[in-house]
Amino acid sequence: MFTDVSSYSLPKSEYTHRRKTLASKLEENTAVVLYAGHAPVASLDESYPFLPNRTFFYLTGIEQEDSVLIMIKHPRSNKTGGSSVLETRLYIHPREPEKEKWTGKRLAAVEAEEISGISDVRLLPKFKDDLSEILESNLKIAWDETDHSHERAHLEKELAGTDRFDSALDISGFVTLLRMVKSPAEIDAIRKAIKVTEESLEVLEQNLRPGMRECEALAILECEMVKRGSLFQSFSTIAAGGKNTLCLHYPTPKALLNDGDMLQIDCGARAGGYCSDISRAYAVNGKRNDRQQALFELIQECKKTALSAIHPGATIESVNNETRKTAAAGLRSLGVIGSSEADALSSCKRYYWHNTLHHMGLDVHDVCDREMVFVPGMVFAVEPGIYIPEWGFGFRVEDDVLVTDDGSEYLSTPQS
Ligand SMILES: [Mn+2]
Repeated sequence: MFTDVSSYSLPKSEYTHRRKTLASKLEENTAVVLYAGHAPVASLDESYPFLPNRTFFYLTGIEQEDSVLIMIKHPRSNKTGGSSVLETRLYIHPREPEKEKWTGKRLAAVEAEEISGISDVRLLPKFKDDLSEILESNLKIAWDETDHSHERAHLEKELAGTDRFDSALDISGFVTLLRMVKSPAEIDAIRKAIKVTEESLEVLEQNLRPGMRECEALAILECEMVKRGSLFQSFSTIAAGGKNTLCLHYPTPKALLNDGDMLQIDCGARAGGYCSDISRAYAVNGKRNDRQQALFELIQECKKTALSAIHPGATIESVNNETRKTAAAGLRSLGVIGSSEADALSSCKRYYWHNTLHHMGLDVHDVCDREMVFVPGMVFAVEPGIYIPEWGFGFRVEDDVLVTDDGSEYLSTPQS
């Protein structure tokens, strides 16, 4: 029995709640227009995989190309019992049996409603007229300025040079603040994604042996994650052996894994759209040599420091600073940084290349305000990494962590 996330999704109440929260921040007489977007062309008739615009997905749960969300906040009136009214519409492609022979089944209106909780589902051919009506009205336009789709570019063009353009509201900052703090349903989705990743890593660990190639290790992981229903991963899986571990996002995993090498894995399955992000450092022959063990232990020390530095009130910078101190002290006692080097912390930068942690959610490096102090419900991937060119290898060990009321807890099971 293994974890299956193929039909895992968040409840529609989650999306309804998010839209209400966003609407509560809007002025009356505002129309929010958000586009799902379209898969970019890779070459000729080949496209890249489709990932919906995250703001659109966050508010709808819909993953179908070209869909559009419109939310209109109407003013209070006697008719509405003194409260403002939120009108929410979702536009989707009509069913087209001929096209669906190629592309697979499109959502029926009732299915789109079941996912999103939006009862007013309209067909896309109607969108043009409906949008014109909004543009002719006196509604203030709100949109996502981080959306670079050609649909939004088109809308921008239509409004360019008008007061409507100048008064248009960018909601991306507000949605970022919402996305930074995860609800119980989001944390559940992340836990599911982690479970898939961990089960897949376990299969790799059981099968890892000298003589294998990096891409074979990668293929085992991909196979296991896909088997469990995670068809698109959080990012391209990294499998780097030996000296290739000195390249953080190593793109060409073709080398042989030799007896005595370390293998760096960095991967993450998705569940319900949510990411996981886990890095493991394995000895290819199953046993770390002295140097490998020493570095592994130092990174574990850094993890401990990071964990105790993550709590409500902390910041990305404070966790980074604390963790680098541990790394610097460790590198000095390993003799990597000479005792004559006065400033161990700045010398440490030669070996500690990247940040210790990043927000994780719908995006693997999730949207955030980097200065914002931590509050319960934030989720981070914590990945201290030390890379020692003089030793010919380096690695990171990465786990996913939830900020709790009084500190933090692992969502993943740390490597031992
Ligand atoms: Mn990461």
